[in-house]
Amino acid sequence: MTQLTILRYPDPRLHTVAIPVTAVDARLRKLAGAMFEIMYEAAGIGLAATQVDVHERLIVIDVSESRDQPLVLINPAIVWASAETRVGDEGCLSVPGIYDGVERSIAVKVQALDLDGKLCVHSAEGMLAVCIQHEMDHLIGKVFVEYLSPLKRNRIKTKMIKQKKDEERDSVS
Ligand code: GNR
Ligand code: NI
Repeated sequence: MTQLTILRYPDPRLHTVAIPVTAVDARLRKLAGAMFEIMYEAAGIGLAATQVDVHERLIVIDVSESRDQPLVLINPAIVWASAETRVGDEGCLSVPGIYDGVERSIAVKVQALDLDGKLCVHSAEGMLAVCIQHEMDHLIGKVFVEYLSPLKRNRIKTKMIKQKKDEERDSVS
């Protein structure tokens, strides 16, 4: 595995639809480990494989304050979502520095395989429920800014492109 880096919006690869994982094996455990490393390093609460340019249905999450409650979701499927929703501010490691409101179900039940290949059902609410929905969107090629108005989204796109140019200029001079 080459060094993982986080794709940044508006990278078109972020819109790739991931395929199901076919084997929970050593390769997958290694990938999950590398994803946790990059997620913790970036101080994020979740990371989808899509964000590291691997287009398989794999998510890593840790919403704990203590950063010691890793959760791996392989081939996740929402089996229930509350009708009740809430608008909460979201951020994304692929859209650094941008935070805006997104409407999500306040609670979900998600079915997924763990790193032992065992099928588990997780009942989630609060930040974990939000994070699961945010990460599962990544797996279908959706970034949270796509819920915002076209005007906001275009401003964010322009800002990200400018930021990238500035960084490239800084790195050569
Ligand atoms: O680190 C993250 N924080 C966050 C805050 C509110 C709602 C969703 C998130 S997920 C994000 C990490 C990320 O980009 N995962 O895809
Ligand atoms: Ni994200």
